[in-house]
Amino acid sequence: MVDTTIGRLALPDGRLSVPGGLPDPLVCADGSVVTSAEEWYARRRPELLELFASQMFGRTPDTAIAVHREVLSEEPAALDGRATRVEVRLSFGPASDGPGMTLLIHLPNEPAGDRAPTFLGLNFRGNQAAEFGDPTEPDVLRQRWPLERMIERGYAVATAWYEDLDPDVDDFSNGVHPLFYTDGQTRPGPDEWGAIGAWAWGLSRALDHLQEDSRVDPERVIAVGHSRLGKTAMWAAAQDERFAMAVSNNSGCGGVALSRRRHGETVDAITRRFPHWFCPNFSAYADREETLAFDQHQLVALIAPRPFYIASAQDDDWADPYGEFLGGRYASPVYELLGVEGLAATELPPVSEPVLSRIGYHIRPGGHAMTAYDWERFADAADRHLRRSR
Ligand code: GTR
Repeated sequence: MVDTTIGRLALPDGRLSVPGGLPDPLVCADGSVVTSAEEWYARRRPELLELFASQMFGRTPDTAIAVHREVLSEEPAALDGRATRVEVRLSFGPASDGPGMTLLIHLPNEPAGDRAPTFLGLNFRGNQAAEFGDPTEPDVLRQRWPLERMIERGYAVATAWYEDLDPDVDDFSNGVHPLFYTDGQTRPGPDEWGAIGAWAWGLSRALDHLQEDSRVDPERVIAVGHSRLGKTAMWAAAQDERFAMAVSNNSGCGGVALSRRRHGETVDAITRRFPHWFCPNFSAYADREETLAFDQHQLVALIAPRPFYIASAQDDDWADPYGEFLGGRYASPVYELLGVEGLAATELPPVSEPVLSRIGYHIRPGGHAMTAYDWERFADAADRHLRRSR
């Protein structure tokens, strides 16, 4: 591994604490330095994608699969007439009642005829909870999504329940994985996709659908997610360049936080508690983060040059807010190579002072959650970076 990053990128405040340094996003495995956008796309980007696929999230199958689509309902005057509410069932595989996902989509009714930029994200407790809240669950999960506000700000919002795609237990007999098994296979092999891979795949299938809906702007779909679903949004956008932007809300370890910092949740902790999120190969790096050929700033680099927004929370030490900031900061050289600005702050911004550069960042008071404040900042970042002239 080539360790040139610290010399080139050390923060002026000297707060950098990444034992052993970081692998440089612009240095290839053979030591050659990437100096042009062409080299980035032809060599280094594929190399990094391959590393994240084979060593962390597992490879996403590229087998084409039948998708059965059924519009379950359409309500043109939802949210006091301001939105059109649509439910669409996507079922995968040969059987029309196969595993799938139910997309709940709210589209702004004004301005009529416009194609709306769209936030697309998976939810934790079902579409009903995202829409109405879930009083039986603790705060983070009870939080309903601020649909009225996003509609008011001109965004469509599409969501689906993550457990529809994979039920989030260390059991691969259910969800979408079995659709891709070879004869006799019962779980993914060492470098095959885990749960995050399946959830990310689901986001891409949802995007396939949204791109065909004439009320959605196909070039302005934003992958968004909280926590494990923030890791998912990042992996989806890294692989699928049709996502115009991505948002990580408190994604922490395995998301935007640098693994080498070993602050809060570590590779050891996450692979013990949630081995099924990743491919089996990833657990080999528990307590050996320095042997990873990559770190999470390079997952951000795979999203470059598209806008990427990072939201941290002050009391969410488990997700390592400073490590999340550095994950964005150290992706900046790739953004700059591709001709755009990276993360414009060289030190952690003060609480509640968002930085809205192309890699954006904020840290707000409070704990692990995706709050109304966070959503407003996602829309601010999208307003700034995805606005198009009419
Ligand atoms: C935590 C886990 C984190 C994060 C979170 C969540 O328990 O340690 O990696 O993903 O769950 O998804 O809510």
